[in-house]
Amino acid sequence: ITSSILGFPRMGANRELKHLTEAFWKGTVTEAELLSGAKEIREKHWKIQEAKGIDAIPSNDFSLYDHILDAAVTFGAIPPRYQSLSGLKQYFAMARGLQADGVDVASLPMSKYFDTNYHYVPVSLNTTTEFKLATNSKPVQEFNEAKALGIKTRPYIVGPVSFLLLARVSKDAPVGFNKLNLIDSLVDVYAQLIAELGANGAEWIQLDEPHLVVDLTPVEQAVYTRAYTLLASKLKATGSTVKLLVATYFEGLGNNTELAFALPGVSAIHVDLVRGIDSFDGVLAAASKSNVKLSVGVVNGRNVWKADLDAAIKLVTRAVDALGAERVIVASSCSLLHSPHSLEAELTGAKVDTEFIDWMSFAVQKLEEIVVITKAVKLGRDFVKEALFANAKSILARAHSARIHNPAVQARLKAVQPSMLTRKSPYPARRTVQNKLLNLPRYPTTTIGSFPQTATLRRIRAQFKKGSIAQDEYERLLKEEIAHVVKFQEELDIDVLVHGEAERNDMVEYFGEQLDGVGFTKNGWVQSYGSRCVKPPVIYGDVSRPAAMTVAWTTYAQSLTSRPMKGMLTGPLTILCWSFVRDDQPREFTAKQIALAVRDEVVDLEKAGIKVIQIDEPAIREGLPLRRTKWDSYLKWAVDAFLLSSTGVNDGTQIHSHMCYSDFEDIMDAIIQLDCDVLSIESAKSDLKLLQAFQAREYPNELGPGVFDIHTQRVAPTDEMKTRVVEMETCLSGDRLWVNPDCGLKTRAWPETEAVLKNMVQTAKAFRAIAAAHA
Ligand code: THG
Ligand code: ZN
Repeated sequence: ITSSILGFPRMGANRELKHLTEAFWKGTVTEAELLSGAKEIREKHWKIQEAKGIDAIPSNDFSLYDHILDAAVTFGAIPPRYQSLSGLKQYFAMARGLQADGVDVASLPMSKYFDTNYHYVPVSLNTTTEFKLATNSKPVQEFNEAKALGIKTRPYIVGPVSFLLLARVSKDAPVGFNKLNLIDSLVDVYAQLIAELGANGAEWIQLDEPHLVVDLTPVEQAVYTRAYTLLASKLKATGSTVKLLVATYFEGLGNNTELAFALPGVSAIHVDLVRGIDSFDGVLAAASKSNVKLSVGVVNGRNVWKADLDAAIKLVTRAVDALGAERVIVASSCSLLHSPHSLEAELTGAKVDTEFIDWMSFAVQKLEEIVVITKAVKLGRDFVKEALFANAKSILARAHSARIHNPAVQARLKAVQPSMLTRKSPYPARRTVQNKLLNLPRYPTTTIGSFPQTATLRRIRAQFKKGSIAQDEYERLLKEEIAHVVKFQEELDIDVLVHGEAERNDMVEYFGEQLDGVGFTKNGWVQSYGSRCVKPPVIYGDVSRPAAMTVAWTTYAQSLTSRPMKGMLTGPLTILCWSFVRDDQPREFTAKQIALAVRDEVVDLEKAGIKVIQIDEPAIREGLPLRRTKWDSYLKWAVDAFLLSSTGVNDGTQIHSHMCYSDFEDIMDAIIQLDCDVLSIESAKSDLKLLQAFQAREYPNELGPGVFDIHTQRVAPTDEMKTRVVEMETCLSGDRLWVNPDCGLKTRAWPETEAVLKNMVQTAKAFRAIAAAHA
């Protein structure tokens, strides 16, 4: 029995990698400094794992931006527009675009990695794609780098089938192009790489095939068999003796169990027992009939709670009983990429909450847990009895802590009535009342909520947090900013205003910090994409709202204008999806507790005279389970949670929501059931497909499909926005359309914001004039 992890977080204890890459992009760090800094980080991380006693330590799990993009480079899948570039310039051009030195190329788009908050850069494939193994490729380099330190690693790379399934088809690909047809030529380069790693001394390779946990079509299942049959025969032909571990995670193997264990040439399968425990019996049965090793993911790589070592030991023991100790590997459920680096940082500085910290385990601590579990099974529990005792004590302390149980919240949740899940009147009646109260023109204009977050604003917030600015000075400075934002919008003649969110860092962090039952960390950063990280709140107990969270800022903003000021809230599903969530009750209950807190805020805003309230749910799609059989039950409670948060108001209060980052076609029915009066969606970049989906369902309420893309500093000209509106009107009736950006403006600078919003208002006015002429 051995221990392993599937990957380690790469940012570094203090996000050294983020600072290095960002400095390199700014030009204050040279390429040589970036590369040697990155090498140091890798070295540190390998040594931590070695010191903790992990047997199978991964390499090539590190990345300067994204490991899926790395695989594209390793296998030469470079889209034509980047082919004139090379090295890091080419790599970062694909990741972030490049506008310099006479080059002007856009980046590759990003996608969410399954149901995580990690974004990968999908490879773009076409008939012209020709795979070619890079010379001295990154997996080989990093294997040798570790070898030079005396550490024999298990190189990681995304598996060939998941590589194709994660990829996008290039926009210029001919109709009928099927990316799965590339499998044979792709397997060819995989075989070359694996043989080369073997020649350099690698004994095992980890191939991630997370798609083995989703609903595969018969064609996709056949591609799996074909790919691994071909790979096995090619490796055999080269005389390679490298063993392959196929890693699956985020769900159980379910109906793909037989398929996975029948893959030729595979010497070990990794399964996620945190999320895939339902499949464990089937997995053990299939494994016993084969001679593959089984890697059991018993330490959660996606949450921050201490593992229950007793429970984990029991699971591992079941595997050992069925297969023999020789054939069992103890592992993290998935890569630790999704965990913060180490708890150590939480123990330093002021206000250390030792009780809360004692409940948690970050990546470094998870290594220790895996090793303890392995030793307990291998050498006996006595051998690690102190560690087991301390763990049991922490687990018990958390379960019984007064901080996690709030009887009032539990009672309130139990008392929720169906009447709390619907508005007082159906939408058409609400619309009449709202039209009278708000008196908005046709094609009303608004923004999604945030305005540019300048360096000055960030500094003010940071100084306030540190205590170097006093409360009243802080409030004065922010009020000044709000006044500026309000005046700015009035001058542009926008109809429904926002206060600009100057007081917020990350929206989820902002609300998390104000809710009871939610803790936060000092340094619990997790990579979201490239150099960008998030610091998820930790929902540890029953959630409630001790005091109003946004009312003061919003009413101050409203006091400055006679136009409607929109209250801005984050919805319960997004707070849930972007936090670390307690694992001692169903997510549904936690979502509904948050919903009740948001509901109170909505009602308080209404009481304070706010007539328009937006409840953002960008992550509603992200929470969708990976298996379709689980969709209905998620969507039912997800819709109920949103309704619980949004329906406490009178008919005259206009409820908005905003969604972005995903394809909504899958969840159209649920979106309709949310019954918001106005929904704004990110669709300025996508084609008409999304709007046609709304048209097909005869979306009954008002919609703001975003007339320009906020993710670029380019100022969209008025004509382009007008074309967008004309397109929208082919799908949706003009009297239900709002004119707005496709997302918040916090990442933009002021000058481009002013220019682009001017064009937006002009666009709305042009359509109003046309409507008036035809009235
Ligand atoms: N908040 C959270 N999760 C998210 C988003 C979000 N996931 C999806 C999407 N939005 C990801 N986008 C981003 C965009 C920017 C940043 C992080 C995720 C970002 N982070 C700062 C950084 O890394 O420098 C964090 C600095 C800080 O907060 O002080 O810029 O909006 N939860
Ligand atoms: Zn958005």
